Amino acid sequence: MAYELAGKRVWVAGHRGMVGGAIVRRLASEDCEVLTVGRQDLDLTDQRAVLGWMERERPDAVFLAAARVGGILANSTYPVDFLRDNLLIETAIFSGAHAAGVGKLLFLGSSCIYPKFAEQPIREESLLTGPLEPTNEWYAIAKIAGIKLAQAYRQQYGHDYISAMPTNLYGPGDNFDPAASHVLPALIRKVHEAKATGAPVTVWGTGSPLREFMHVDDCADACVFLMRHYSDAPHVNIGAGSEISIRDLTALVMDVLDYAGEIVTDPTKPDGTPRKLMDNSRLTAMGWRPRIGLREGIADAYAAFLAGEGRGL
Ligand code: GFB
Repeated sequence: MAYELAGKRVWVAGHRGMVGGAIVRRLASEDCEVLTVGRQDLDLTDQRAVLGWMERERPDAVFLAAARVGGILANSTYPVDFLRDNLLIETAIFSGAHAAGVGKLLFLGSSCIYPKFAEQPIREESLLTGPLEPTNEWYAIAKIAGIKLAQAYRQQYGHDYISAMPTNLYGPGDNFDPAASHVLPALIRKVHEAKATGAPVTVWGTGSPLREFMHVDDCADACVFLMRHYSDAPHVNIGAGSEISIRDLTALVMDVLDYAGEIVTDPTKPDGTPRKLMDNSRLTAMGWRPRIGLREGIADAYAAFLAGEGRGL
């Protein structure tokens, strides 16, 4: 039996973020009432305030997309912020959902929850089978705690709380601040700027790590799909099913932006985990498929960048 969103009050926590924003766009085609609240009106790390807001607003369903996020450098520079803020946000929203009688909650994690040397493609069962990648273990621990909170509320109270783990995401609304961004928005900005002067494009690390990328609109569609069709304790990977090296990704971004300059590497910057490809078979077996190819997605993300849709610009 599908969980129907029609007629429901649906809170997208974190609607100003890239993922939350995409979920709000996706929900426009569902017959539901979307609730959002800005940072100036509600501090999501403040448990008492979140509880009060949820008891007043009484959402039926929650997409928990609020999080402190960032790329490899931000993660390793601000371990307290990534661990503490994410734990506080999760505790506040799960507690609020319990108190306010939320019927369904989807918690969003990240592929970095898995061990650094997990067998590839990474199956959901790999969780907690080995040491984490040190550059983002703080964020990963907070996200693993979120999965466990969803499972604990399901076990102790029977609540229909579920978790989804997306792969590396990009798209409109991304963060383009070089010190905080993930690799794809960083490359879009770097190639755009290099093209203006004919300069080489500098890639952090060796360029050899492999990553999987998904357009955020595909991720939002998968989240709505899971909200409607999935109701179980294990978390579910949201993956695109293919990977690319950072060097080849750089070449692809240069091709999309029509720039034939030189690529140089900066080995003083970290590579992070060598490979991170999700096994998405649990999700695809339910009948969901991604639709946006990488080249098309990069073109869309670049159009959003040119339109000024993003942070850190
Ligand atoms: O996207 P990214 O920052 O995060 O980096 P992770 C991916 C790869 O791209 C790394 C390389 O090997 C980087 O060294 N890279 C090359 C660059 N040039 C750049 C650049 O200019 N900027 C950035 N940022 N990277 C993140 C985690 O890991 O994955 C987060 O830190 C989150 O917690 C996210 O889980 C999904 O893929 O390494």
